[in-house]
Amino acid sequence: MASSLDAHLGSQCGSDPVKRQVADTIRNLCGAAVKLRNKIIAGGEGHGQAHGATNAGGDVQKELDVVADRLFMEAAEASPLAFFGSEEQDEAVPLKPDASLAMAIDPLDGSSNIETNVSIGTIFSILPVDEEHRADPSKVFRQKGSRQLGAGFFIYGPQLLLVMSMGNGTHVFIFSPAFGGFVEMKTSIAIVDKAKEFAINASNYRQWDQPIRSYIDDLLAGSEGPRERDFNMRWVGSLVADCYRILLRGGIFLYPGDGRKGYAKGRLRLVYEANPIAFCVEHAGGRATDGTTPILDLEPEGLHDRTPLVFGSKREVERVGRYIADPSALAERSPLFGKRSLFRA
Ligand code: FDP
Repeated sequence: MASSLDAHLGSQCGSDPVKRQVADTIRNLCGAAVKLRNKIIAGGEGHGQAHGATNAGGDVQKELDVVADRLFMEAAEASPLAFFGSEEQDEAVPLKPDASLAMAIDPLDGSSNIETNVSIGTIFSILPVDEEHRADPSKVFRQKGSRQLGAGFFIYGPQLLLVMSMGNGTHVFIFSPAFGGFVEMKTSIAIVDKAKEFAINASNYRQWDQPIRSYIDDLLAGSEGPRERDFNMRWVGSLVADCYRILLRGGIFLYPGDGRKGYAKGRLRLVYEANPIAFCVEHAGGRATDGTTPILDLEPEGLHDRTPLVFGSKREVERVGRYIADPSALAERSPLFGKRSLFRA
């Protein structure tokens, strides 16, 4: 019989008091995720409709964004958290002054997919709170992702899943209504090294920098190009769903910076999207970078900071880094590269 999330969390914590608080926070998040899942299943004409406001990042809020933010805010208030930072709120919210954790969250990822019944999710990142953060709360969400104590995401799809890591492997749990909670589905996921699929919003092709265009050109050229094999493309457009697919069967995801106004660092948020995704991917043996630098080494400038994001199978992510850092070396590597320009016009 599969073991419960509760048993797993217990085994991760031992008698460490901070880990126990992380586990308690994750338990509370699960409660909110089940409530949100029930609302999604019940449907409602208004879920995908604009709420009439924009969030801190300038995205139009939908009704379900607001519902999700309220549910996870309630879960945060019940948790041992000193600060709560949400995509849907301009500033971090102070909670229990003496608590030793902070949580950043994207309450509803993929919200442009709500009305189309495509998988959507919630992404969370749990960070430590030290004396320096109490003295200057503006520093709480400027911690590097490598300091995360726990991170993960829920997927509201055909199944309600929790993908999470507390720094010891990346694990998947499924909500079982019969059991009345989450049970283990996959332990210690290992992302395959060799990618067969890529995920990118190709409609932005003309806006990308040349190295990203060249990398994608070479994937598209397939067996007739320098890669000498064919690649498939999959793009759900919900980060959680694209990430879960890559955790299961490998591949690469790219949301690079591009030439559109406001997109110099891409679309995704470092603190509550890229960091938790990177934490789960890296603890599954994959890689996550901004193209060249590991995501978990980046210092956020603030809660809503953006970052280019490239993650997935290790070798493929590293290859993108070489296209960006030293394209001339790539041009010399393969005889095929020699026959044609790496940077086509
Ligand atoms: P959404 O705006 O629908 O919430 O994080 C935002 C996100 O979705 C990701 O889930 C998704 O990968 C990306 O944006 C899609 O962006 P594009 O609309 O530019 O394709």
